[in-house]
Amino acid sequence: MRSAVTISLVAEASGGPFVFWHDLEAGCVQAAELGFEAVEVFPRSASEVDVNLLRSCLDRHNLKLAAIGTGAGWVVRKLRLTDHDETVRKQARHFISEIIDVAGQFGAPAIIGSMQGRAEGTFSHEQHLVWLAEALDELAPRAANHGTTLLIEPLNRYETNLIRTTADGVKLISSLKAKNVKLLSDLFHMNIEEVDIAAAFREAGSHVGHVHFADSNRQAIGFGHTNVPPIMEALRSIGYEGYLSAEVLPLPDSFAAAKQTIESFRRGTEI
Ligand SMILES: [Mn+2]
Repeated sequence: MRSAVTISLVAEASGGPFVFWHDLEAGCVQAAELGFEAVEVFPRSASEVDVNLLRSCLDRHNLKLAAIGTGAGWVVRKLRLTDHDETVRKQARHFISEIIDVAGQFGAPAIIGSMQGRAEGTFSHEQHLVWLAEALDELAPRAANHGTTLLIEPLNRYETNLIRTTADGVKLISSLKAKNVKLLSDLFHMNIEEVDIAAAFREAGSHVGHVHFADSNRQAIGFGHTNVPPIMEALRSIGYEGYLSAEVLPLPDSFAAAKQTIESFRRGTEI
């Protein structure tokens, strides 16, 4: 398994669960200093990613790009893949497709979390799931052209009522024509939604494509009450070799949260 840490470049997401903020270069410097293998970036949009700067930061600090988040499409522009307005759904797919193309240049996947939206109003729950599946089947081939995956992230009940559990995610992925859509399993959401986090990983098996490494209170692993050893054991048992990426609150500060994360990562991954 490989270590990663998040960098948010979205002012409107202030207070959100990201370790480093507002400065790609400074985030990369600290990530490298602490020994992380990769960074996960949360940009305002694809066009606001300075691709040359990103490439030079990664190269200079010997880091990989773990993934790029698309949540700013919701946070900043209120786009959702399951919006009732067809025009908004189309804009949401376009917003994500541009991020897929940026991430793809680095061999990294794009993440669909809050852009899944939620079932509400006059349309059925099932209709929202149909829109979501159609969007994933439209977007996934674009990621495949870059040789990458597309990640769908189950979110807890306070953030969505569509894909909440690992089982929801696996069911959706299994229904798709696309074969390169993987699950992003976020330990914070799983702590709320799963009966048994380790068992959920075992059931998801090879569908797991990325992990958000966060404790029960959305702080760095070790700062909450999640029982980590059985989770690491489950990830090893399914042969998971992807990232454990710290999507956590910068508490008590960014550097301390990052340091706690890398220490927990090392403890958790040593056999
Ligand atoms: Mn997450």
